[in-house]
Amino acid sequence: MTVFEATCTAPVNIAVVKYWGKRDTSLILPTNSSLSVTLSQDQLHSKTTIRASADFTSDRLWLNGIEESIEKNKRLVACLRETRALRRTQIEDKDPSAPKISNLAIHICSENNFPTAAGLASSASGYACLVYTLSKLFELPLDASDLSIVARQGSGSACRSLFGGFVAWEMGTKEDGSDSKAVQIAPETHWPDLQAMICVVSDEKKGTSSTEGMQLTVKTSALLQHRIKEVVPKRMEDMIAAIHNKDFPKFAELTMQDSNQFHAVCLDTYPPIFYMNDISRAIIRIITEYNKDGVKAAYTFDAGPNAVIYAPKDNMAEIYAILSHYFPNAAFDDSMGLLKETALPS
Ligand code: 2P0
Repeated sequence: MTVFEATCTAPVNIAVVKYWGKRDTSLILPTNSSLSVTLSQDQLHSKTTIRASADFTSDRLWLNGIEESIEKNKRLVACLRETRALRRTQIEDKDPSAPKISNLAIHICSENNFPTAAGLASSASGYACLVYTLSKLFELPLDASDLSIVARQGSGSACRSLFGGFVAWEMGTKEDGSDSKAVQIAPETHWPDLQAMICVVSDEKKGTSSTEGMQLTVKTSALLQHRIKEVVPKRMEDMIAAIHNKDFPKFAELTMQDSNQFHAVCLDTYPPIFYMNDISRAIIRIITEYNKDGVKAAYTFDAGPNAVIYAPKDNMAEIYAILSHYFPNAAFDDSMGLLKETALPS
């Protein structure tokens, strides 16, 4: 019996202009555009193998070695439905000799080499990897932006992990989501001097999921409305210019301001959401002090207490030494090589 199989890896991305809020929760359409940097896959990645076979009786999924239900996961079901429909319309309907893989049951095996759901973007790399691997299995003739529209329906931030380098998720205006997609602002080779360091403050699962937290923010935060309308559109433009100009002080200032505002809208949510802890806030103070005479590093925090520090390569050893001095027992992944390879080799 023929078995069809594909294996791919996908990288993590860390936003410098944050996504927080949906205008459509089933299609996953955001309330604002966002922008991220894709990290090298050397250290953090998801890896997925998918097999399709007429011997399989149902679709099955294993996450980090443990079997999970597919039916209960509406987003995963949506990604499977969309990619199978694309296989049919783009290939099988056009070429009667093409194998009818879209009718076969599939087995999916996916793992992350880092803590799941600890605010380290595991859903981003996970769904990007799922959709990219499905696209290889089904041999879909689609580019990364097209695939990002499908990955977005798994997890919003996943659409940005379809590209390496610097990536914008354009929020779009259409109700069907067909223009809410990721585009590459600059490739991974554009700014090789920029590096990221992940400071693992805690690898415990976070208290409030991003999905729940952001909709509570949409419902209750007046500050979010100000952010969406008055702040993000200009910040996206400024960030894109800073990246094109490789202007680190401007990139860093915008990154830190956006992280601060994201955590401010979390605090403005009712009841409030706290993602940062005392160690996170200490890291902010240390980096602020380090930047006193000129901006040499930028911190950013997602939906968890872990910090990501962006800095020029030459500053990383010093930053590592300072943080190790204040947190001698902490676990740091030093100097993640950034942007060294094209995303998603199959
Ligand atoms: C981001 N985060 O832009 C922001 C910053 C967390 C803080 O994208 O509901 O896991 O799956 O679309 O993508 C986390 O949100 O949420 C996120 P869903 P997702 O990276």
